[in-house]
Amino acid sequence: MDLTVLNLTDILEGESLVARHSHGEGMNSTYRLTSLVLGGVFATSLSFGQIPFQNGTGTFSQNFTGVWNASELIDGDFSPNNGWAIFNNGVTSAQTAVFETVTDQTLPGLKITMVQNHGNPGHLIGRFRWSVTSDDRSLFADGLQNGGDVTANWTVLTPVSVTAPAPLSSTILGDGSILMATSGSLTTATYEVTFAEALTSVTGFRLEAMEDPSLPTGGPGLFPNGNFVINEITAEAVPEPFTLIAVGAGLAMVARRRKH
Ligand SMILES: [Ca+2]
Ligand SMILES: [Ca+2]
Ligand SMILES: [Ca+2]
Repeated sequence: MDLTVLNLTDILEGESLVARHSHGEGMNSTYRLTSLVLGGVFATSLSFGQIPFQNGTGTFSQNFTGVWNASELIDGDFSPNNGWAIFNNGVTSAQTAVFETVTDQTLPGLKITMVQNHGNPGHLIGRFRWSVTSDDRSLFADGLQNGGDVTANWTVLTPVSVTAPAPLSSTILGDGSILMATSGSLTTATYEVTFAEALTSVTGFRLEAMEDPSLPTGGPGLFPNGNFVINEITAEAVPEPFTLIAVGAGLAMVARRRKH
């Protein structure tokens, strides 16, 4: 997104101001801007809606002590026993899950939230990487939970930040993957991963669960057998830093105009 396509409408709703951003092709997003005046400085936060997903697909999904399908990453169910896991007959290895966006997404920046709520402590992913594609949706994500079609023209996204609760720590590796480590025991954790690349026409996402020698059994999870449970993935557009500054300036102008 750049400033020229952001039209701020002069509508103040309580503490919020609604802006509409046209993507062309009849698609519009409504962003809600919440403004605060702090010591004369305009601080602005933008919240965008969650991106709807469909057709969760996996190279492998655990079917042991329950069903742990890749499709459960995006089914809207955050409960502890609803999620994707990859323990396969005693072995844990690199696996991939993909899913489609319901509509093409233009994203100035992106925040992905990875919720890991499983009750058996420490079922957390240890190394992973996110990618996006603009391929036609018919060309990937066939909905299979085992041996699913995860092949597409993927663009690896390198994060700008990763947040996870202590005592977890994260390292962003040169291939765009994120390696987690922990200095203590942890039951559950939500990771937030932020990307600052402007993306257009995004039709799909890929999550790679990757191995690493630092992880138990080489990973991909932090659980002693290398497994993990990711209960739900949510994603939303976030503004790039330049846009935040521009929006802040726009709000300041609106506020000035209202004084007259
Ligand atoms: Ca779920
Ligand atoms: Ca393993
Ligand atoms: Ca598909």
